[in-house]
Amino acid sequence: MRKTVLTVLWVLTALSAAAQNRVASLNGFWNIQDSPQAEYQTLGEVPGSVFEALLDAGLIEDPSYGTNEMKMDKIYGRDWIYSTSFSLTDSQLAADALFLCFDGIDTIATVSIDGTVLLEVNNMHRSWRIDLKEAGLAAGTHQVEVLIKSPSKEANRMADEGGATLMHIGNKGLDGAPWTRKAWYMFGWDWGATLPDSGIWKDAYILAVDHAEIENTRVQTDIVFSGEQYDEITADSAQLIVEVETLEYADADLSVEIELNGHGINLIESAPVADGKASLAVTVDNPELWWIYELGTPALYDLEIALKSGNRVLETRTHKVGFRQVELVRDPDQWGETFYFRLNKVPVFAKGANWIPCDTFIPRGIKAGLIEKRIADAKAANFNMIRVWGGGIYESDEFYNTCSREGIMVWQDFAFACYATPDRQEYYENVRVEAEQNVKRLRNHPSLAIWVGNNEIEVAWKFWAYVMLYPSHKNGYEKMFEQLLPEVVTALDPTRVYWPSSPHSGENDSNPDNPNYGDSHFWKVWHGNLPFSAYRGYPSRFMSEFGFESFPDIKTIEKFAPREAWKFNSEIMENHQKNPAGNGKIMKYLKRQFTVPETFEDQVTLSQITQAEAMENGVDFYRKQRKDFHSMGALYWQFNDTWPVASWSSVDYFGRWKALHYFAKRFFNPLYISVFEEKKDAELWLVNDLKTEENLTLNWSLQQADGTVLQSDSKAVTAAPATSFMAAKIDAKPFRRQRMKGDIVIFWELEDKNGEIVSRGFRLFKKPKNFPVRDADFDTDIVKTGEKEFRVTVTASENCLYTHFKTGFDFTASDNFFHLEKDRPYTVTFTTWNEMSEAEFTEGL
Ligand code: BMA
Repeated sequence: MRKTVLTVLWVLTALSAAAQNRVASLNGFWNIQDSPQAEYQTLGEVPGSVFEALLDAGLIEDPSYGTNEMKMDKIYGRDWIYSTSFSLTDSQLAADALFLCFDGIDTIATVSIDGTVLLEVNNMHRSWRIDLKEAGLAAGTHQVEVLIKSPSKEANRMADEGGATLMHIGNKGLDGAPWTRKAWYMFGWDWGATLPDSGIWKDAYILAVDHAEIENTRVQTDIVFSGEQYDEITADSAQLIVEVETLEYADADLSVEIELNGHGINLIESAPVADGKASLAVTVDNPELWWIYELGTPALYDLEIALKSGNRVLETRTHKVGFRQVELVRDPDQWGETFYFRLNKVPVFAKGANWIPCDTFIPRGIKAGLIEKRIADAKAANFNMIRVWGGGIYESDEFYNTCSREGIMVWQDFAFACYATPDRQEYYENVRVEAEQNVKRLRNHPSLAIWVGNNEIEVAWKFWAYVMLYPSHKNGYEKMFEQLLPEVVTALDPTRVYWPSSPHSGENDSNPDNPNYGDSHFWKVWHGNLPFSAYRGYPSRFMSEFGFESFPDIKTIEKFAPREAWKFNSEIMENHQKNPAGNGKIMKYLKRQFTVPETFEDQVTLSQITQAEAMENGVDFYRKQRKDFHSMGALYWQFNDTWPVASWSSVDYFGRWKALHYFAKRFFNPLYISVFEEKKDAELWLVNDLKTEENLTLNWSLQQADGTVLQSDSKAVTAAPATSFMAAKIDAKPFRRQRMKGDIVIFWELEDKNGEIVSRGFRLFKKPKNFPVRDADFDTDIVKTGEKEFRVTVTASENCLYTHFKTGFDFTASDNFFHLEKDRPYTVTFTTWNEMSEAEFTEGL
């Protein structure tokens, strides 16, 4: 392919972050080629990546197909050059300051203009600029080149020079990953492909500034609450404090004006800038509070911050403001110390999962809208918190904005996971800038609840130390996570909590894994091979990780494996499983629970049900424990996937919900029955996560597979807000014969005062494989209710436990993998991904 030189025109594009300063976007198509060979030449989009460009141009095979991933070192083992040209005019050069800006370059790179190197880049999590005035650039056309070094070779080189890989033996990633400030998962993880990408992964632009610019803004809300009962809590008033720091390039009479709009108010305030700083405050009477949606509405206000010189507006920034107070409550108690979030004075049981980057090639995923889509999936499954795990990135603003809008809190790890960090001055300096930039960028988002230093690095040096082979690991850990990062958070985001590691137990207990303090990761189910019941032996204060694997939907498998590879242990299936021996483990657990079905397709489905059952066992137990704040969080591992793979996710790479996601929707319902069954009886715990007292009817029945009702009850229950209590106890002693055979099931449902069923479920006393399966006839009634909407009412002639719809088309349903009681109709609504007629729907179902 011939090299095409692209000229990016000097277009004035208004970016929301800087409306009045003149911004010329350099986004669009750049030339990309490998260096020095120049074997591959193509155009590639900025923001974007090398892999993405090569794939789009058809120059490489899809790395996620078959075992193609294994051949891709020929791409990431090379250096790549991005190039384009831009022109500068006299009027731009007349500005007081002029910069070439990169919001993100991945990762080790040099940037040159007209052949002169002007910038060295070594951190994908940072933004960078070149001072074009200082560089002495004249009016006219200039050539810019970004040379990005091979990430695998650079990591290797640094590890060699540093004398340690800093990784633990069990890792699947390429050596030396932790020496780089590139998202570590890119080098390979136990769910992720080894495809370290390169690219200009965020916006590139030229910025011309007259007089001054906003360097950063900080928004703080101080609320005066009123109301005693949780459901009475409102804000009497609140102060909105806005702090602005500026960079001044020429003498100017600078001031800052803020305007707050929304919910019937319009407040304006201004203040002069002195010594590069301005501080403003407005008082809002009776502001609407920002709530997670299960507690209310996530009310947001629009804040505009304008930097002015005299009457001239130089720059404006806009923020969504949420009046909310998030506290991390750590009170000593009978077990140790509580660990829970309190939102506007109401204790929250955190429900959700762990987030990894949206794609192996991040910019591709962002452009495909995966952030919005996944957060919609999270909300649909009743998540109220998402943990952004440290092996990935600090997410895009869109991520936190969407969470703020949808009423979901975010737990944010700094970008470190599982490995050691080099104990090197230049590394600390690099991380300090990274942390400062990202804290400044993200601190104004109401959804952001907590900063956490890293994922599992404290447990690593304390318990996995023997595999780390790095003498100064402990020293490096303390400097990084107990000094540097908390210093940055305290200075720049003083109202948010910093927690050094996940898991961590706090100052009072040095064992990060102590379940009585702090947050916990519990992996004895899955990694430790223990049965699901093991969750009950570990009543942690806050489970920030526990997980179980399954295969993705068969339609997803079809995308990477031809039919002849449809075996758990085929080379392709094993390549799409990054946890050593993971596929065997899925099968081992599946066999404990179920009779292994004959077809691969059915095995795949049952792997999902096994996973869902595992998580339900954990979550049910933790939610029951919310009484007295014994356990106050259940964030399972993991929410999403970066590529099509067998993993712990509940939604696969293509957005297909696994059984777990449907289960999650049910087991995270704010009103829920947590069943605590033992051999001969079962306690039904009613969990109410709402801030209101709820009057409900609890219906339960004890049945045999054939529908014989052994016992049942229907009773009125009053559930106090934000707690759990035992609402009923079922005595199954009289049914020894049925229990021994496993032919006994508890069906439960909660009905609200209008007779609507708000929550339902079932529980067996023994493993599902003991439950006598009977062939059922299904009666379905299908009604098309919208372009992509269908209502399906299904009635089964037998009790069914994991009813699911097998379809030729893609859909998301209001429920799936649910139980049906014999002869009792159940209605599910479908949203199909594509428009279809009723006949097509019926045919495909
Ligand atoms: C946890 C995570 C990840 C990992 C997962 C599954 O420890 O923090 O590092 O992918 O376990 O092994």
